[in-house]
Amino acid sequence: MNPQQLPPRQQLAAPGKWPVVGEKAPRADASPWTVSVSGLVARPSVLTLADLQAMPHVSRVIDIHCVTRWSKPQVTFTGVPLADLLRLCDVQEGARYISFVARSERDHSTSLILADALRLDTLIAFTADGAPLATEHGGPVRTVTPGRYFYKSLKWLREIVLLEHDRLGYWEAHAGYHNHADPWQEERYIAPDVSPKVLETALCTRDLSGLDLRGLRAENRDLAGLRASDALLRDAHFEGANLTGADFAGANLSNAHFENANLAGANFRGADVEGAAFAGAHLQDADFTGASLFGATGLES
Ligand SMILES: Nc1nc2c(c(=O)[nH]1)N[C@H]1C(S)=C(S)[C@@H](COP(=O)(O)O)O[C@H]1N2
Ligand SMILES: [Mo]
Repeated sequence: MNPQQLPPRQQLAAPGKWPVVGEKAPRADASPWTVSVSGLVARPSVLTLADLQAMPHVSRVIDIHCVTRWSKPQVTFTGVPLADLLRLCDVQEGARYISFVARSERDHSTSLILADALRLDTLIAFTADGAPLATEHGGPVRTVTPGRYFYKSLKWLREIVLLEHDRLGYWEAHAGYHNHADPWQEERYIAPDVSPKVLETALCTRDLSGLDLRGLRAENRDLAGLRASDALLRDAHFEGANLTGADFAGANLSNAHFENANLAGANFRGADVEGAAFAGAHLQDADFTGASLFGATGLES
């Protein structure tokens, strides 16, 4: 792969180097390693490593793209296609998301749209470039999902859960990593214009006051009690979010999206909500005193 074929603003890792990112080892635990499949499946299953390893293996050459901007093209992984394992467990109609959970100290997790996980040919991998996966790279077993930043590839796989509603993964929930994670679209962080550190702190404390978070992608998040006074939130996405009691006093929310959000008791005093969309939002006791409402929609009833 030449540099022209790298996704935007990625760089090649030094030749032969594979950085370790995130957790370095699985949880210390003497019990046998198992991988369970649960949730919306007709046949919930618990497989031992030996069971998984006895299934037919395939090889896939995969380009790794880490959100921290290094790429390592053309790594050969072998393992069991996720699709083969799911076929054994008989996924039910309503399943739309898949969550992977690690055997790690913080029960690290990540999730994908089920159709994406399958279309991208997610692999349950045991080896990389001909050798068993090193512990720090997810050995004995990890997932690898090509076509997504590498945080969607979980080290030390322990649990696969089929879900109707998404369950945000660890980095996605705590550090503001983009939930879609397509490197070709540069879907890195939910707020591209602040540093990852600032974003992580802001999400953790639910305090966005005064920050420039234009275009924030906070759909469907639980942000009850959010503090966001005087924040710059033009074009922000809060569709379906829980924002009960949120404080947006003086914030710039022009063209922001609040469709189907819960805004009970939210404070929009003196905020700019011009062009913002509120269709389907729950607005009981929301306070728009002194707000500029020109072009806002869905506030009529
Ligand atoms: N269990 C677990 N899986 C994880 C992580 C983690 O911290 N814990 N970090 C993710 C991130 S951000 C990246 S870039 C890759 C790193 O994999 P590597 O250390 O093998 O390069 O693992 C992903 N999977
Ligand atoms: Mo990453």
